[in-house]
Amino acid sequence: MAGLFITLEGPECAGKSTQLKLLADYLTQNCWNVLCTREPGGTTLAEDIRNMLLEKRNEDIAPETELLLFAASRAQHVRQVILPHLDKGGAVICDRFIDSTTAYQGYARGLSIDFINQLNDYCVCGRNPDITLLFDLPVEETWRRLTLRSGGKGGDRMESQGNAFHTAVRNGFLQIAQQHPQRIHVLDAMQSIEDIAARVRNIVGK
Ligand code: T5A
Repeated sequence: MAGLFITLEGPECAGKSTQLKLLADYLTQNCWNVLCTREPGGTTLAEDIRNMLLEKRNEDIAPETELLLFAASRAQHVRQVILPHLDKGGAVICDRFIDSTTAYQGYARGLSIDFINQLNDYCVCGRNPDITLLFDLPVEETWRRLTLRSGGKGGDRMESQGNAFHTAVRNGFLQIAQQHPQRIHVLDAMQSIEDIAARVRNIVGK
């Protein structure tokens, strides 16, 4: 397969965006042409879908609609941005991808995992990530970091889901990691930013 495709996954505030920047610097220093992107988002259309999904005023979105909107965003993002960059031999680092759909809409919302797997396959055109870094964080620490960041104002529509939802997300990610031990590397997101970055470099360097 052409290029290098790395995805970062995990619960809210697990440090994905922080580590994405550090990993991008590392790969650039190692002569990769790096594209950093995110889901939902990454194209004009997909960013519009992101806004719809995260706005609190859309709190009555049905789980099925939510799933299809995340999938629509991905189908566009993969075809318009990710595959063209990989085809040119570049590196793509994506903040969240297919495993977020399985964890959030599958394990946490309770939608069919089999259907989500089929939908994910349909969206990615056969190009799964080469490496997935899963930043694992206890739910209590997710809440602590969210509160710190928002200054107590509360988060977006997804962040505002309750404790049971975020616990199911975390456990879902850990189950997915067990099913894909070759691709998914679990990292302890409670460690310092520099220690985590060193572990990331070690995994990707290999
Ligand atoms: N979603 C997404 C679905 O439900 N289904 C899907 O298919 C997809 C693709 C996306 C939302 O959509 C959902 C999941 C999400 O709810 P988002 O804004 O992209 O929304 O949400 P996140 O990816 O969670 O982004 P966050 O910014 O909230 O979290 P990050 O990127 O994991 O964390 P980061 O790096 O911004 O750091 C958060 C805070 O923690 C600190 C940082 O300084 C920052 O304040 N921090 C640390 N503190 C202590 N120790 C460390 N090691 C730290 N690392 C970072």
